[in-house]
Amino acid sequence: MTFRRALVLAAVVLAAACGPKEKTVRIAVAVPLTGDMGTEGQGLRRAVELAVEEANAAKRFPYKLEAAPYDDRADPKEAVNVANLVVSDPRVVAVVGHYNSGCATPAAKVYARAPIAMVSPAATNPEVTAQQNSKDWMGPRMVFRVVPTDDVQGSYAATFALKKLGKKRMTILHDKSPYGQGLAEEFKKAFLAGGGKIVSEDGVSVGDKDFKALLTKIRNDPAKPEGVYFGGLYTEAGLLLKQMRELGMKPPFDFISGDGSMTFGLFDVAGDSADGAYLSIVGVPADELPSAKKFVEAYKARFPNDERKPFDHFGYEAANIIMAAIERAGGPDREKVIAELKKTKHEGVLGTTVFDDKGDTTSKIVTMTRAASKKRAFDSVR
Ligand code: ABU
Repeated sequence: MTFRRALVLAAVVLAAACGPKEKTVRIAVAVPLTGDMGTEGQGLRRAVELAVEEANAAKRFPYKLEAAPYDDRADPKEAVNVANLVVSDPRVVAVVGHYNSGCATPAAKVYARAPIAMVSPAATNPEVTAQQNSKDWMGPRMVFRVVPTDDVQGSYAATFALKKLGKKRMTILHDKSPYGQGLAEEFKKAFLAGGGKIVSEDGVSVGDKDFKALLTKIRNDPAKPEGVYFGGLYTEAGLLLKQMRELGMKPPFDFISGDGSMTFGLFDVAGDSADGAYLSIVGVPADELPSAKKFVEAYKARFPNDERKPFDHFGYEAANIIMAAIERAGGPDREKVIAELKKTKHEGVLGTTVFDDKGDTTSKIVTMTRAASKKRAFDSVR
């Protein structure tokens, strides 16, 4: 290469480095990416990435869209830190998140001050959205979610226990989190209203490993509970199941839990002790939704080595709902996107999504499933 050609090449490289960069717009994915719940957050991150990649491939926007992952570690304090990072990046137009209700509720307050929209694909505690209708809310109404709430899920599980399983006496356990305790209380309310009796109620701590003393107390309870309802996440649910089986507590002494326990990690913790457990999931599993067929295939093709998680289709939908709002807003303007999200009538993998005046989906579907460890599957129970 001559000296002159080398100079020209250097100038071109310098110009490219200093010239205007391609404009990028970001959708934040604020979920747990590490720790026990990291499995679920990584699934959601993949789902949002898929939605964004599809939009970029179709040249849906005159700029590049990015899914920007943030790890809240399923920790409410870290979720607030993450929310502050999100709002300080002017490229971020909206947030898909958070997974845990205990994270979504405080993080939403930070997003409200910005303001920037948050669409949760998984947090089911009613307070996540209800808080924004209080008179001291610090911004516009900007929290949305694509999943039904725990008042619906808890009451569905109670009716299932009473009517389908014929239970009259149940014990309640929960992990003392806003999600776990809230869900257990909704179960209790509906079970009592339906004529059932709650014979005992205890809280456990996330991270506890040994529940044998508590389970032995339940097994020997003279009030003779016919099963346990657990409000909490899959790690504690798996340990409870394993130790219940070791103590001889097997069906027809049933274990019933909710969508925080209904994921494949349950099999990793409990093995075949998970068999027969009843787990509800909000909405309908993606494999059973004709409207999610394309998503299921695209996810498999894009991430052939990764297990699709139970909330991934909700994450994909949340991202697509945000993108549709950006389009209607005429650009990535945070406040205009919030205004457009309120008007959502989205036809997608979940069917039709419309938000009510709390920001919640008007869909109130819950599915009961039963764990089958050999297939590593949750079979729907009709
Ligand atoms: N709804 C499942 C995720 C757990 C939560 O809402 O906190």
